[in-house]
Amino acid sequence: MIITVQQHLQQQQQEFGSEASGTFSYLLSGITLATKIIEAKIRTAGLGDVLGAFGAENVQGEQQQKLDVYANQVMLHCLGLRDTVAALVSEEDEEPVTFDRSPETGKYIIIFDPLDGSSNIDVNVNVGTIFSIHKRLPAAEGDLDASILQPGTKQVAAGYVVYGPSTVFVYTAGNGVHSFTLDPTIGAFVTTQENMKMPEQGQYYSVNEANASQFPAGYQEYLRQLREGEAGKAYSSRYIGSLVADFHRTLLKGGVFLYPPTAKQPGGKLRLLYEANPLAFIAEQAGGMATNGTGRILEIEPRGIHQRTPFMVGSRFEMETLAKCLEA
Ligand code: P6P
Repeated sequence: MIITVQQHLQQQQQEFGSEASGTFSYLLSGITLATKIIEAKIRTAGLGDVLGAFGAENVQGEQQQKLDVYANQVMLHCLGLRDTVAALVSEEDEEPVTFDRSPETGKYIIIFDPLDGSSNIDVNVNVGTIFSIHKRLPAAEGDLDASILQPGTKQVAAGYVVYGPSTVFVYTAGNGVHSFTLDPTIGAFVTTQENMKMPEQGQYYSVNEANASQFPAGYQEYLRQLREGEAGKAYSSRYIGSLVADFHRTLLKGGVFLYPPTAKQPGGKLRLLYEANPLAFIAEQAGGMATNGTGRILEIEPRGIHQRTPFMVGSRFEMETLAKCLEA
C-alpha cells in the first residue's frame, strides 16, 4: 500500500497526537518538496553548470559548491513559505533567517544542512540533506535565540534525505524511525520501512583513518581492538566521507561512526545543531547511542548555531565498548 510521508504523519497523529499534527504535516511537506527539487538538480548535475565550486566560502570557511548554494536557496524558499516557521538556521548562513510571525503562528524552528558532503558531488558519491525541528519556546521561557539554542532532547522531529542510487527520506517525530523512498514515477516519498531498529552490534567501523594518530589515546585503543578482533568479532572499515551516507549505513547495518577530537580540531569537526543532534535523535529512537565522548549528544547545551562537537554514533555494543576504552 502506498503511504507518503504526510499520510504517515497523519497516522502518527491518530496514534500519538503531539507534533504529528496537521500544521506539522504541512511543515514537513515543505522539507519533502525542497528535497525533491534538490534531488532533481543533483540527478542531472553533470549536464548543467551546477558542478564545481561556487567561488565563495561559507561561514565555516569551506569552499561552497554551486549545489550547496542552490540547495540552500531551495530550502530557504520552500520552508520560508510555511507560515508556521519562526526561524530557519542553515549551515550555509552565518545568522538565522527570522520571520515576523506571532508565536501563535510561527511555532517552529527548522535547522538544517542543505547539502552535506557536497565536496563528493563532483565524483558522484552520495550526499544528503539533514534537518532538525524545534518548537518555539513560550515568550516567558525565552526569545527566538533561546528557541534556536535548545538541546537535542527538545527536538520535536529530525531527519535526513540521502541522495544515492535511490533517494531515501528518514525521519523521527519521537515515535520511532521511519524511511521512505522517492518514487520518481509519482514524485512522492513512499513508505519503505517503519520503526527501524539499529542492530545491537554491527560489522563495520567508520572513521577517517588519516586522522588516527591525532586521536586521544582511548580512541586509538578502541580502534586497535576493533581492528584486532578483540571486540568480539572481525570488523571491516567503511568510510564514505559523507556523513549522511556513513550514518545511513550504520543505522541499517549497525556498527559505529566516529569523528573524534583531533589535534587540528579538538572540539570536533561536525556541527551540533544540524548534523550531530538530528542524527543522534534518530540513532537513539532506533535503539542506538550517540555521544561526544563524555556524554549524550542530545544533552549538550548549545552555545552557538555553528558549534562543533566530537560525534560518535552507533550500535549499543560498539558504543558501550567505546565508553570503556575512553574511561580506562
Ligand atoms: P573528513 C563533509 O564535508 C563532512 O562535513 C561530513 O559529511 C563528513 O562526515 C565529514 O565532513 C568528512 O570529514 O575530515 O573525514 O573529510
